[in-house]
Amino acid sequence: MAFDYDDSNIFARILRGEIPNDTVAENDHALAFRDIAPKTPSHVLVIPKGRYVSLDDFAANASAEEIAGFMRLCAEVCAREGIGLEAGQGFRAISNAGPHGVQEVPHFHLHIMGGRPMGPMVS
Ligand code: IU
Repeated sequence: MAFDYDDSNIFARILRGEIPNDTVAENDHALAFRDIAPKTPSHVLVIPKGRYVSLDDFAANASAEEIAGFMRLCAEVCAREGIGLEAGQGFRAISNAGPHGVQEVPHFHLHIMGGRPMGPMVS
């Protein structure tokens, strides 16, 4: 399966430092920053530093180190934002992919959303 990556996408430009971002946390393999249009009190996007289009691209083709770095950064975001289970809160993690998932930015990202109770999952 081919995953054609577009180096001109906005998150690639953020990773190259061409566009500023509101960084929450970072490690060797991933960057976490605040969504520019937050849907919840805490709305953070976690992106790998590698060139991956979607979750299925990342899961199939990233190295174990990249995947571990990405997931550890997700945990760090939850801890820093105070939205994890250890804080007695909870969150929703969503990754939109492709046309059916209504993905706007073609660089894999996980939305970590919390800070208030969510409604039921819909459409
Ligand atoms: P997607 O539908 O999962 O691809 O959502 C992309 C998200 O990226 C969306 O929530 C935007 O508000 C967000 N975003 C951003 O944080 N900074 C930007 O410069 C742009 C989009 I463009």
